[in-house]
Amino acid sequence: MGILRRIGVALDSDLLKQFDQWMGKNGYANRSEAFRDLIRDRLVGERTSSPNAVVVGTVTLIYDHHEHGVGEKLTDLQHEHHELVVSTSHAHLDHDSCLEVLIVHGKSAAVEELASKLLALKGVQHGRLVMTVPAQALAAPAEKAHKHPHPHKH
Ligand code: NI
Repeated sequence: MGILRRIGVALDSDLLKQFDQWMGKNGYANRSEAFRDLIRDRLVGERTSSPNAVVVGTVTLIYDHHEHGVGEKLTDLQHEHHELVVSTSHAHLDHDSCLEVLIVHGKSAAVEELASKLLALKGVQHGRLVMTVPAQALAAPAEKAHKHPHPHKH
């Protein structure tokens, strides 16, 4: 983390009013924290869209386990890409529905490809991939953000 610097930002009064309303609705106590989060969100989005950047994330998906073979296909895909899957958590939501959450880690493009394959499976009803990087990784260039070889333990 760097040193704290104070900056002045000139904003149109209407825009500032909307910003303050948005802040209030989202539970921010002060403008500085809200600005920091918005800036980080933009920078994280930019980083994770770079195909070679190493990212972490989650894939959340809902499926009907009665749909023929879907559970097995989900497991097969995860084994095929085991280097990207850190862990999997499963909840039996009701008689039919399963919720599965994967923690994923690897190059952005590979993580996206795996998520697309999982979400496209017949029987998977809805899901989403969320990718992010720790704040420290934002300071390093995308390709060098995570250089040590896998597999590893932190
Ligand atoms: Ni289940």
